[in-house]
Amino acid sequence: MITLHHVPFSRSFRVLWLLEELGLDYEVRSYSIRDGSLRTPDFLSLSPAGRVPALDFGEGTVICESGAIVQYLCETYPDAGLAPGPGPADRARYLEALGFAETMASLIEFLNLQHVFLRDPADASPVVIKLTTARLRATLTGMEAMLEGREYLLGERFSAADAMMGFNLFAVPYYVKMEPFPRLRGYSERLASRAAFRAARARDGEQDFYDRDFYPVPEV
Ligand SMILES: N[C@@H](CCC(=O)N[C@@H](CS)C(=O)NCC(=O)O)C(=O)O
Repeated sequence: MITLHHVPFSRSFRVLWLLEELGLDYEVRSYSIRDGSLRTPDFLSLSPAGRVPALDFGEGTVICESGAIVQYLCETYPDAGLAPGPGPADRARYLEALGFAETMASLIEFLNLQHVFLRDPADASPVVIKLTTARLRATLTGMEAMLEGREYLLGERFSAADAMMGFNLFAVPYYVKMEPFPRLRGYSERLASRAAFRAARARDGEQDFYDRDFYPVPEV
């Protein structure tokens, strides 16, 4: 049995979503970022950096890093056609999107740290928040341009890159207003209407870190 080690509303959602897209049977083991459960010896033996996702594929195969897991699943189930094979155009765009998704996610993670996870006596830095939010907005501007004339990142067809990138877009609105990005809003709606996305949300669980809908940049 496949087991996904998961934190609700975290990057492990990308894998949860892909497991649903692939129609696989799997178990979900849920953790919280706040309660130390990602730092136990048992969890660290699966995920050396104490991060989710970790996917236990059975028979001793445990993989961390959402991009690697996504690629591993696409290669293990090639008939699903969720990742273009080696070749010129689509493959280049697909690989680029996997990396771009992490560029964006690391900015979201940094804002999560500043706005949500820092505790007294540590102080969030308004300057760092302002700069990081501007850098996140710049990635959105780039993506808005990339989506011109496209339903999904690779064109007409959904791919695993959309699960990698698409997840980010559900976290971004906590930090950036989406009105200036009509293509991204349409893209997010298309992704959220997929049956596999809805099935994954039903198994995701409740997040326990955001306690409001929007976190503005503080006055500097
Ligand atoms: N590059 C890694 C990042 C994984 C990661 O940082 N996951 C976060 C949740 S989104 C995590 O486990 N954080 C726990 C912590 O930092 O203690 C991936 O894509 O899987």
